[in-house]
Amino acid sequence: MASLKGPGAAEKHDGSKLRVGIVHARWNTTMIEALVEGSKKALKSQGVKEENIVVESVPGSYELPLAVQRFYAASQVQATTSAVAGGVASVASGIGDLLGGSASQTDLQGSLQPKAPEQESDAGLKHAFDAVIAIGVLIKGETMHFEYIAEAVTHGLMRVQLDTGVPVIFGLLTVLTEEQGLARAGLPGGSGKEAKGHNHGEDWGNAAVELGIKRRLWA
Ligand code: DLZ
Repeated sequence: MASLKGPGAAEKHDGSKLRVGIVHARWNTTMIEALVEGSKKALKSQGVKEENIVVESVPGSYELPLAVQRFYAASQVQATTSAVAGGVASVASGIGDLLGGSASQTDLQGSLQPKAPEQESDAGLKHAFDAVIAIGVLIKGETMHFEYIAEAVTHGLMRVQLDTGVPVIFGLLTVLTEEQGLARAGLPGGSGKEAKGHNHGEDWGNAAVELGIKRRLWA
């Protein structure tokens, strides 16, 4: 029977041309590891190649917004550098061809254009991330710390995705107990309505692929 809650059946997409970043906090490591693995499993099941999933970590969830912003910016710089290097190599070979008399000016101009994602080689894509998944687990303690961090990180991640235009998938668990976190990471020891343990990381991987593909269509 279909569940009332949750995202429903994941839409199927071809993620083979996508490049996805994962930034995760290290606090509550057992759950984090399971959630990262769940995300990667879903990404790969939708065709994203292992070499096109790039993972970075930060100490805690509070660090996620800045880390996602800079991690995405670094992937843009890498993409530009790679396109320029490719262009220079093409120009050099174009000049060689010109000296040899075989290349036209149009060929030379064409070689200066950055490669579209579809033209990149499948192994190790070089374009900026199509989506970034931010993963953290905040567990409520005795003080107001949880509330402040949860709110700041939530707003921070939303701001990064609206400022950059890159989908930032919200992989922040804000749980009241460790058992609630275990359940949502698909691990034994979980409690509550989700005790049977659905790994939410899988939903985040699917969301990253869907948004990565749709964002290209909306460009
Ligand atoms: C300090 C702290 C606490 C108490 N709890 C958590 C948590 O449950 N989950 C998490 O991801 N991070 C926690 N942190 C660390 C903060 O997010 C942050 O790394 C530090 O305050 C340093 O900025």
